[in-house]
Amino acid sequence: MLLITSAYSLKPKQMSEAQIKSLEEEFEARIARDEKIEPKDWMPEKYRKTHIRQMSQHAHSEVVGMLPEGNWITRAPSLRRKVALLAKVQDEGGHGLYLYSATETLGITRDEMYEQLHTGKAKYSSIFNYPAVTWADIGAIGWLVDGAAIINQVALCGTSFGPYARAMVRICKEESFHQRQGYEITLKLAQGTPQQKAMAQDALNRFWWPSLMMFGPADDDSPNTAQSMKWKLKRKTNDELRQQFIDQTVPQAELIGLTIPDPDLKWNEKKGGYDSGEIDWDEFWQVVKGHGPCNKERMKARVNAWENGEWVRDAALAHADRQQERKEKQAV
Ligand code: FAQ
Repeated sequence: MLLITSAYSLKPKQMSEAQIKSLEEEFEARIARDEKIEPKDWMPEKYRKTHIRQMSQHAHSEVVGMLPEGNWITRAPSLRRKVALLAKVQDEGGHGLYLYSATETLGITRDEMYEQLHTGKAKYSSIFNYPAVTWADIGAIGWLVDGAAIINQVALCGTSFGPYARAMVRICKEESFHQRQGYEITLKLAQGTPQQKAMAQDALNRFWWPSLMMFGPADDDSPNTAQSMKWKLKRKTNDELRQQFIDQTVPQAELIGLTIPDPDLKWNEKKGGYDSGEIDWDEFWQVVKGHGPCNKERMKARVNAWENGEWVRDAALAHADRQQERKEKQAV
């Protein structure tokens, strides 16, 4: 019998084809039984790599996602709004940290992940390359961006890789607070003066389509979906989640008297959901490839933060070394 204790203890190169096949079959059977795969379990190299790709990109999105809203903390219109926004932005940083830690269990270091982000090798969500130009945008980000993030992430609570699934359970709880605070900001503006309502509508107009793009390309153009569905990394496809978001969000807009900026939006009785207009996929790919309104600004902010924080990292490491030395001396 073949005993495997760690994903890294026996590399595929050292195994015979028959051994690998048997491990793969056992792995697929575990996925079929809806068992969670844990970091020390054997897994196909492609499973490990695709998780590192998606999870690290997810972590980068959380951290880059702090920037558009962070920019509004000092300008929030009241102390209450400031406190809530500050807490929300901190939460997003925390989500990034859980996700980086969960990704590290797959054998990549945090420094490697940062390097991939800073050199443009790794992606982060397209949505954060759009600017937050008015206070109403902070409402729209909470309502729509966090709303879309939750729909995606509730599905990921059932993902097959244990550390990712567990991180998602906690993150979803916090995201639902974020979505509500965003909807409440938008609601208050929609019930305010005509100028305030116009601001809320303008924010919805600018954030609606980019929010739909968050779910990724249409299923037919999504190279990763088929395999990720088989491995239960994804539990729903990009289009299924996008449809769920539209069906959930349209009544929320109607309730507060705002109009979704899509002339083709129409309830389809037969499918029990809305039909909607075509997404501008050229715009989506332009933003993904680095040519969105704020891509350069966002990367510059992250790289500066990394470089300016070097002395903090060095000091923390020197402190940890000294503590360790002291402990070792005391033990002698
Ligand atoms: N932006 O084959 P697929 C949040 C890339 S968290 C940029 O369909 P996949 C919280 C994709 O990476 C938001 N790139 O890929 C918050 C792939 O390129 P690659 C982040 C995108 O992975 C709120 C290529 O296109 N959430 O918002 C995008 O199967 C407020 C082909 O696409 C997550 O990351 C995009 N929108 O499906 C924080 C959730 N879409 O890697 C602050 C986890 C696709 O092959 C404030 N991720 N691409 O070079 C996922 O569910 C999936 O990765 C998808 C993409 C659905 C995003």
